[in-house]
Amino acid sequence: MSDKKKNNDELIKLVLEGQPRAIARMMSKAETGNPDDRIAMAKIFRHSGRAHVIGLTGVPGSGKSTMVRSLTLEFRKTGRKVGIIAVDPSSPFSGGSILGDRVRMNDLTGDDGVFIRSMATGGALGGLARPALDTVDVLDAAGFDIVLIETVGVGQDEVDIVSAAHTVVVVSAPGLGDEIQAIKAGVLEIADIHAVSKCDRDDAPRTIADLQGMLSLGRHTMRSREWKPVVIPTSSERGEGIEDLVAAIDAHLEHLNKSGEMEMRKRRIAEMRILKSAEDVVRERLRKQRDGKLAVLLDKAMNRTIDPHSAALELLDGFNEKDG
Ligand SMILES: Nc1nc2c(ncn2[C@@H]2O[C@H](COP(=O)(O)OP(=O)(O)O)[C@@H](O)[C@H]2O)c(=O)[nH]1
Ligand SMILES: [Mg+2]
Repeated sequence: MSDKKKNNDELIKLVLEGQPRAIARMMSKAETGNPDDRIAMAKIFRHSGRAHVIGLTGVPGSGKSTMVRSLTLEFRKTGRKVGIIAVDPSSPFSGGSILGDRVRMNDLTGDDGVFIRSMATGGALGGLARPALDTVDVLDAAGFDIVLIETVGVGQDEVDIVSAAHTVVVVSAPGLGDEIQAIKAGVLEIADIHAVSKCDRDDAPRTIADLQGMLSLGRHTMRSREWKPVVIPTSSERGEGIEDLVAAIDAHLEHLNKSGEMEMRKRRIAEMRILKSAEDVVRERLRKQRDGKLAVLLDKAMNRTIDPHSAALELLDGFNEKDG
């Protein structure tokens, strides 16, 4: 057995035991996605599939990170282990406000049953979807009962990530403009639960009423025929509504399992992940071909002896060869 393989096997064993340092190392491997590490990730994947993956999305400043923190504390009351992945460069979990957030997150990071990872940039290639969902597998395999993914609902990549959750919570806040934020962020159709944050503010009833009004128009039927999205008012500041939110999340999980919809969602998620990975492979192979073949084709395109589409076909020629 090679040293590398032996090290990876040892690492996998520690991840499955839930050892935090091993989890962090495995996540770094998942993020970079080197060929050697893919073998380890394939083993991790085989041990995943038990966690309830919950996506939280909403515009910046809507209160997602604050809600993730309150939710985590609430889930911990029932003994469930919670893994958190914050895909948000502007998140208090990462980036500029990391210091302020460290202070806020202190009570979470001291807890063995909580693991927080923030992610601001993707791997060398492609978007964040593949690395983010691979890190979900790591937490899942490590025995976390709940995996919370926080993303800003902007851009296809982030919508892809959050649609890969079993339960999608869209967070809306009062005071961020008149329009319904879920529509603006393009996540209305994927919401299973609408959480309204900051309900300690006196303009919150308007936000709640707007959402309820819109849902009553029946614009919610895209994702599930049997589940009606609910609107849950919360205030992390006052610690109100968080129990209701957990109850709604649990009810949604029960619905998924009872109706057979969980199987369908998992199948769709698997499909999305296979296609995303295929895109990564294509991009990587193209990059390798680029230097030789592309330069020649570029010259031809520049003097108009080949058109872009024909050049693309020529670039893809011999694409499946092992060294390609
Ligand atoms: N009044 C009030 N403000 C809140 C509440 N939750 C979050 N905020 C504030 O909203 C701002 C954005 O919160 P944050 O969790 O960072 O939002 P994110 O960008 O969606 O992750 C911060 O200044 C929070 O203190 C709440 O329940 N009530
Ligand atoms: Mg945030």
